[in-house]
Amino acid sequence: IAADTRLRVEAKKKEISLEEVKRDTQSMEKNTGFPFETALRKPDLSFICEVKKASPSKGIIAEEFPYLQIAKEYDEAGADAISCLTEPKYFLGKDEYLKEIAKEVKIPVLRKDFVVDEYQIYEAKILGASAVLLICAILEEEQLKVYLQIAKELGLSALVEAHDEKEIKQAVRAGAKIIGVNNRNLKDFSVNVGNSTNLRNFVPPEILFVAESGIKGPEDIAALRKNKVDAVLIGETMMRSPDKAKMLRF
Ligand code: IGP
Repeated sequence: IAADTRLRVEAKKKEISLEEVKRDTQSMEKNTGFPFETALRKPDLSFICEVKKASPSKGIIAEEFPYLQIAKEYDEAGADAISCLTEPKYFLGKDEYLKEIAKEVKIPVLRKDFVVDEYQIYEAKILGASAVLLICAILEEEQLKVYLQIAKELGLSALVEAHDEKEIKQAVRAGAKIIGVNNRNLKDFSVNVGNSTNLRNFVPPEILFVAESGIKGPEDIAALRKNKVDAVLIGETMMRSPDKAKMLRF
């Protein structure tokens, strides 16, 4: 996915250069309040709900995909933030989904793309995102640091994704303020919700801790709450739930 993302970004650069996207962000409001991070900094568990048509592990999740309506339902149901997939090949995402959603909802939106180039961070800002995803497994530590700095300068938060203790340490050293532990093993797609609870204590308390993937319902949420997770990121289960508000009451 990272390799395909690189190709996609190179093609985009030919249409609109890096210099142009940088210039476009300069005239934009900075949003120094970091709304995504602020939304997750509350005493009780926060919910990040994902708008996603498909995934490599599950295939098509939503044949019909009224993304704006779904995002509005999340917002009205009391979600704290929205995660929106823009990766086109494996997740059937689109930049337009994010752009329209960010315009329509009051809550902050995370751009769920595989960031491999600074270009995508500027682009996220232009599309109206409040946060980007930085995945430790596909970035060198130095690159991670640079990308965190670029995001910060743009007033964007970064959700730094880790899978194990080693990656958590990298994320902490790089200065991450929000760390997400993915319960899905990216090599074989197996899911273990215990992964995030097992790794909870490797993340210092001042850094926000997000449990990502494979969260199915009340039992998972209760266990994560008990382990002092700050936020949950729920995709497929939210997408398939006819009553979004009910999920958010757990
Ligand atoms: C959501 P789930 O199992 O609730 O649908 O997972 C989210 O965590 C998942 O989409 C995800 C993801 C990613 C997607 C986690 N990390 C990185 C794309 C890229």
